[in-house]
Amino acid sequence: MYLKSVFLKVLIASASLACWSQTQAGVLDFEDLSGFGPLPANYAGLSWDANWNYYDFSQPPYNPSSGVVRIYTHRFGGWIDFGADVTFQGSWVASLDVGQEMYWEGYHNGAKIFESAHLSGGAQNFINVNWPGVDYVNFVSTSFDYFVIDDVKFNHTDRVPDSSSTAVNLALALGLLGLISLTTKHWI
Ligand SMILES: [Ca+2]
Repeated sequence: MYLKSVFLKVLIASASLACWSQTQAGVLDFEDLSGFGPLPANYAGLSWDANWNYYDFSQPPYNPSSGVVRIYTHRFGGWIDFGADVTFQGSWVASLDVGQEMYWEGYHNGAKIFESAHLSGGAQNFINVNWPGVDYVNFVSTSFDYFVIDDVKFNHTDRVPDSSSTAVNLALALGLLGLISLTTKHWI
């Protein structure tokens, strides 16, 4: 009975570790910034187009989707370099200009592999995608400066456990079980 209980605890601990790894979702809401100015270099540990700026004051229709802070560029969009493979899930976009189109592009090792649906000028909405294996994304606006984005969503692909890491967890669990079995044998 004692051994069975220990085995269950080891399995639960192993499963908990796997779940922890799977919940490393990232949403950049920019609410740790206040006022306005250039987005800090290496914000959130990522590389950013040097033209990104942020601000926290009201300016409809350039509304944030979370809190009060959102980002923009005085360009036709801007890029984010994750420095590693991620699963990119899009962002909030608020815009103004009639005839404008906005969309995300996803890249891997410099090659474009994804392009989102296009959002029309005047829209305030999320662009939702599910792009595994991208290391760089580029937001495109066909109108200069007429946009803000907020709540950039992505997951670190390399932190999601694959079959090999699951096997490692299982091996650790079985190894620990074996050790416990040896040390507790005379108790049972
Ligand atoms: Ca925000």
